Amino acid sequence: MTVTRTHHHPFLPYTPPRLPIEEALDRGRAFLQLLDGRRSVRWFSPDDVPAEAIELAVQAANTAPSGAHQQPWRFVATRDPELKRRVRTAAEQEEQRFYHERDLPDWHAALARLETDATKEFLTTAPWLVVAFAQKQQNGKKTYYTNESVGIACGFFIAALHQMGLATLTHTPNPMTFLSDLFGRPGERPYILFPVGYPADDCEVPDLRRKPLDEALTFVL
Ligand code: IYR
Repeated sequence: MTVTRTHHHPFLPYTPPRLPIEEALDRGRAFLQLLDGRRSVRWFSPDDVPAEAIELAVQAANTAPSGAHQQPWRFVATRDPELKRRVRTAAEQEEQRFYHERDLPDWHAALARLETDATKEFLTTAPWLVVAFAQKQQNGKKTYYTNESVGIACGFFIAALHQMGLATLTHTPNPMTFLSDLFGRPGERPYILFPVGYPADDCEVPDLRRKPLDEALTFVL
């Protein structure tokens, strides 16, 4: 096939191999099985995880599609016990207010089955804390679809960790602006705080079910 399109910017051929459909579906099923085994974890083992695992997960995140290919994310990772302690102290302060001072009955009721509370031990137990920051601006210029882009990148990050047998939590202390100061990212919006490590030996998760496919997918044919 000869390409006749005219471009004003560089383009490259993109011809990934087309799989036989049975093989494609087998791979789809295997990938689903992998992802279906993932759970958000709130009890971590203190066992260390090499920095290369964080690098690989962020490289995976960095392949995400983004508005105008601006890649409006920055992942900041630490294993420094002192910084983790400061993050935990600040997060627990916010969570004290969230759980005990703010009048949010519907939100608190929605969270009841998770049995979360203001204590965030995982912020000091997990060997790594990784914060995804969203860049609303880059070099003084607005970015497009910032939240969608960072959300997709975070999804890839979570999936890559899970593929390595590592666990995380999409933790969002509310509000979490303190993370910009603690991690030295002024002007960037803390998006998700991820503790990363192995689940604790006695880790438990709430008994939750995923909604069935017919509630997640509608075909209009
Ligand atoms: N940020 C609080 C509350 C919380 C909110 C949601 I939405 C959750 O899915 C889970 C918790 C906390 O981390 O405890």
